Amino acid sequence: MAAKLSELEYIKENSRQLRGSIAEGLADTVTGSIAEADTKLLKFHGSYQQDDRDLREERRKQKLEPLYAFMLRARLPGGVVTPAQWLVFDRLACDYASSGLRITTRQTFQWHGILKRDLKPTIAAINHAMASTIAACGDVLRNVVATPLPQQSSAHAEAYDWAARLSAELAPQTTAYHELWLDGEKLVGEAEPEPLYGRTYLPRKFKIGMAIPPLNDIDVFAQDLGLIAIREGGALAGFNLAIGGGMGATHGDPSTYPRLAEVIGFVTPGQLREAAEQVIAIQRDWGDRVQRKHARLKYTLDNRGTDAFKAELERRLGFALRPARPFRFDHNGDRYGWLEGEDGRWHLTLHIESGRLLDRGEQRLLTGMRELAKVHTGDFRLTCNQNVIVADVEAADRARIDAIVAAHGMDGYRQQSAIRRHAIACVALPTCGLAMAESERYLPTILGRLEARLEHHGLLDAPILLRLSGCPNGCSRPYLGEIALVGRGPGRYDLRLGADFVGQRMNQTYRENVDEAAILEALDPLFARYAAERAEHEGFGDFLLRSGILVPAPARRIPAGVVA
Ligand code: SRM
Ligand code: SF4
Repeated sequence: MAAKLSELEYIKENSRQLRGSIAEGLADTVTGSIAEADTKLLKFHGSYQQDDRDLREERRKQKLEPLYAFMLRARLPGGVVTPAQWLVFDRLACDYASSGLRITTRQTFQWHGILKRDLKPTIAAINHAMASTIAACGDVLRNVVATPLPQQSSAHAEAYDWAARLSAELAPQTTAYHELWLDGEKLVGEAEPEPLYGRTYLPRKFKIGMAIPPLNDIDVFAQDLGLIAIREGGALAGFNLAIGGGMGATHGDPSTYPRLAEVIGFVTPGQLREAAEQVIAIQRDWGDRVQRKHARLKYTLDNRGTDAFKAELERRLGFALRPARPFRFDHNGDRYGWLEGEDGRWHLTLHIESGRLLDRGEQRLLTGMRELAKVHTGDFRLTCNQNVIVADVEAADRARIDAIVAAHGMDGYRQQSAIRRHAIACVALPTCGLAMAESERYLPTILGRLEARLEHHGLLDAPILLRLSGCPNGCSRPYLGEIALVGRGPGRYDLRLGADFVGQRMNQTYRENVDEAAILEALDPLFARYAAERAEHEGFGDFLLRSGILVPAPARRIPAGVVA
C-alpha cells in the first residue's frame, strides 16, 4: 500500500492553485490570524503568519489570543533594488512593520509585524513598485540569488540577467496572487494549469544561486541548484551545475543533515534555462511527498543516487552535460568599502549588522539609507551576507555618498573588528516560530565577548567567519561558518568549528548543547594557539584542521571540479 502523503500535499492539491480560503480569512475581523491550512498557502504568496513570542505567555495569562502579525518577504532576484523602490519599501516599513527593514541571507527584504488588515495594501504597494512577493516562500523556486555586482564586468551583467530570467520564467503562473492582492479578476470554475508545478507544486522549497568565481558570496554549495559562472577570455562561457546543497537539519535526527551541492557538469548559457527547469521537474517527480523532513533535493539525491539523477536529467534534456570546467573560489564574505568596476563606475559595500535597518542611537541605518536613496542615481544591491551595496556610482558622486554614510553612523565597516564584519545571524526570536535560542538579538553580546578574547590574543584583524542560528534549520548557513553557534534551547548552543572561508567545507560539532561560558572557555585556548601557530593567511578553520585540533569529518559529498 502506498504511504500516506504529507498533510500539506492535500492542502496544496485542494487549494485551487493557492487560493484556499485566504480571502475569507483576511476579511474576518474577529481574529488577527487566518485558518491553519491557509497559513501554509500564504507562504507561496510571500508571507508567514507569526506571533510575538516575547508576549505569548503574558497574553495567554490575560486570556488574549497571541499577538498575530505577518512577516512579508519580497522576491528580488539578485538583490537589486532601485532608489525609487527603496523609498517605497522604506515607507512600508515605517507605516506597517514593527522592526524596520530586514535584509535576509538570500539578498531580499523582509518586513515583520504587519497586521492582517495591512497585508493587502503592503503587498499591493510592493507590486506597484514593480517588485513582487510571489513565491518568496513556499514549495516552489524561491528568490534566485546571484553575486551582487552585475556592473563589475559585462560577464557579471550577463550572468545576473540569467539569474533574473530564471527567477521570472520559473515562477508559479497562478492568477491567485493577482486575485487576492491586486484586485485581479476572480477565478470562476477550474483553476488554471501550472505548466511546471502542476496541482501540488514541489515537494519542498527549491533554491537556485549563482556565484561568479572567485567570489562565493552567495554560498553556491548551499543551494539546491548552484550555478558557477565560468568566464573564459573575459566572456561568459556558461555554468557548472552543482546540485543538492541544503543546510536544514533536526537535532537528534541523523536522517536529516546539512549537505553541500555536488558539481555534475557544465552547460552553455543557451542550455541553462532548460537544464534548470528539468532539475526542478525531476525533483517535482522524484522528491519525497510523504515525509517533508526528507523532501529536499539533497535527500532525493542520496536516496536515488546522483548518477541516476544526472542520467535522468540528460535523458529529459536530450543532450549530455559537458564536463565541469575548472574554477576557484577565494572568499565567501563581502568586500567592504569602495570597489571600481571595469567601466570606471564605483560600488560601495556597507556592513549592516544582521541586515537589520533601523534607527538606533548614533546608527540611523533606516534614515541613512533613505537619504542615500533620495540622491543615488545607480541602484542598490542586497547581499547574501545581509549587507547592502550602493552600486553604480560616478567617481564625482563618491564624496557625497560618503558624507551621508558617515552622518548616519553607517561607516562602521572602516573601524569594526574583522569577526564583526563577517558575522551573520538569522532572525530567530521574537518572530521566528521555530527558534530555540536567540540569534540576531544575541549577536552583539557574543561578538563583544569574542572580540575581548580575540583582542587579548592580538587577533582583532583576523577575518573569522562567525554564523549564528537560533535552531538547526540553518538560515544563516551556519554549517559553513568557521565558528558557528546553532541554537539548542534558551541560552544554549552547539558550538561548531572548522569550515573554510570559501564555502566548500562544512564545520563539525565541537561542543554540544553548551552555554556562553563554555563556548568562550572552549574557544579561548584555540584562539591562543591560532595566534601563535598559524601560517601566513591561514584561516581559523583551516588552522584547526592542519594543527590536528580537529580531524577532517568524513564528507558526505565533496564538491567535484574544484581547483585546489
Ligand atoms: Fe530560513 C524557515 C528565516 C534563509 C533554511 N526561515 C524559516 C522561517 C520562515 C521560519 C518558519 O518556517 O516559520 C524563518 C522566518 C524568521 C523570521 O521571523 O523572519 C526563516 N531564512 C530566514 C531568513 C530571513 C534568515 C535571515 O536571518 O536572513 C532567510 C530568508 C531568505 C530569503 O530571503 O528567502 C532564510 N533559510 C535560509 C537559508 C539560507 C539560504 O537559503 O541561503 C536556509 C538554509 C539553506 C537551505 O534552505 O537548506 C534556510 N529556513 C530554513 C529551513 C530548513 C529547511 C530544510 O531543508 O530543512 C526552515 C524550516 C523549514 O523550511 O521547515 C526555514
Ligand atoms: Fe528561525 Fe531557525 Fe531559521 Fe533562525 S535558523 S530564522 S531560528 S528557522
